Amino acid sequence: MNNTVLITGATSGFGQSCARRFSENGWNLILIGRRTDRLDALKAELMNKSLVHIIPLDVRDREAVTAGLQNLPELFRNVDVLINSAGLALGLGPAHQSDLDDWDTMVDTNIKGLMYCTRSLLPGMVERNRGHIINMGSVAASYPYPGGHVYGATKAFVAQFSRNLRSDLLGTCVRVTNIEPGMAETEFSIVRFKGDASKADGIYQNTEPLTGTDIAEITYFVATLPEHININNLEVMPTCQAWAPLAVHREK
Ligand code: NDP
Ligand code: 8X3
Repeated sequence: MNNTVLITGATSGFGQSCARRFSENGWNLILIGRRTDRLDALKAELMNKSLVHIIPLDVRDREAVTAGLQNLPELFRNVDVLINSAGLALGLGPAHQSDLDDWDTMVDTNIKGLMYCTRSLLPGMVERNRGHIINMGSVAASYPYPGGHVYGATKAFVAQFSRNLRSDLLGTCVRVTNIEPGMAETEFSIVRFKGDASKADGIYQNTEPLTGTDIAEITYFVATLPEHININNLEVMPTCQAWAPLAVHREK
């Protein structure tokens, strides 16, 4: 029987690239996102290599997630790998000028959506004594930057939640990995700047950022290691990115 991967955020960026990467090796795919047209297009693209089940849904909707993930069609029921990629940053302004609705959206998607998907699939994984939760964290979990406030904090949740899951899963064969990418060119910045493509382009100008394909390759590697190996945390940046010195404010 083929392996099955469930990918949230499959309509763009890392999730979409993961769908293509896992499909290359014939995995069954369960693809989740809100944009139905994109899910349909991806299904049409990949269905000659994989069995594909799409679930158009908003991961913030607890009832919809529970219903969709706990009532999977027979062929897709035994999920081997969950890739929690759905997520976003909104805004890059200082905390005191931020829109509180944006903060809610980041918390509801990056934290609560990831929780709902994980909690829906975990019991089956434990029962089958087989499974792998792969979370898309971020370097923003560890390294603060101006304008990172709630986004970075949601990814710090992802990092600690991933570690705590490992504690609970000790003694089972269920694995948990937190992948923490740095700058990657996807639709991430277009979303962050609310459709302002020129601002988004500015982030990547004259750099060679990571790509969705890079992260998909890493994710596939992590997911296909022998079962006794658990990568806890994998931090990855483009070579053109590193840390700045600590900032010091000096009075003039
Ligand atoms: P993209 O914007 O390209 O993709 C984000 C995906 O998340 C889309 O498929 C979108 O689908 C989905 N999504 C967003 N909100 C929801 C929701 N409420 N319900 C269901 N799906 C949702 O960004 P990336 O691929 O770059 O981001 C993927 C993950 O990686 C995110 O968690 C992000 O924080 C993280 N990350 C990104 C980095 C980067 O520099 N690009 C670096 C580090 C981490 P749809 O709109 O159709 O619902
Ligand atoms: C995305 C990377 O540096 O924009 O998580 O926060 S960053």
